[in-house]
Amino acid sequence: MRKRAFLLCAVIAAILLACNPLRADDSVLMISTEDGEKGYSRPMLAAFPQHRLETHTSVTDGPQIFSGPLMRELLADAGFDGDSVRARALNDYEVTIPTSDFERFDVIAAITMNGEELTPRDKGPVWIVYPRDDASELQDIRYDYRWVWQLDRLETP
Ligand SMILES: Nc1nc2c(c(=O)[nH]1)N[C@H]1C(S)=C(S)[C@@H](COP(=O)(O)O)O[C@H]1N2
Ligand SMILES: [Mo]
Repeated sequence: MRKRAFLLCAVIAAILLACNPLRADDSVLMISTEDGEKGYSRPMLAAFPQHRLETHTSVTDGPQIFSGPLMRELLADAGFDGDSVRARALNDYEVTIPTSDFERFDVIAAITMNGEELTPRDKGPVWIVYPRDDASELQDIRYDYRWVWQLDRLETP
């Protein structure tokens, strides 16, 4: 009987593991290129040089302080070198962004806002944030829709 109970526990544990919504490697962001894909966990994103950016957004009151890796450094790390990138979010929102944005502006993959980790409830785990206050060009709806919140995948369009 003991053996049976153990087996039952093992089966239940295996099912729970298989159903775990967190991917096995805890990655919150996948970046895929022609050569394959790389998953980034929160600690991996936090290990990049953190760029601090203070800006108004189209969805918050007053300026907010964001930090996270620069988009150009993140994409370079993954070996992504296309002219445009498809950004996809947890809520199935998708938009194509010209990668020249990330050369021209210090756009970040924000993982914190006002010092707090961004969570999926709160536009996280990753939010593409533009230095909106630095250039009037960025204060435009064409850029607003590139501020993908709940970002979970970057890929070739
Ligand atoms: N994940 C996700 N990001 C998104 C969107 C969305 O629906 N889902 N909407 C985009 C659009 S169209 C705009 S204008 C800005 C602000 O959207 P909001 O006002 O719906 O928050 O976020 C962009 N990022
Ligand atoms: Mo929008």
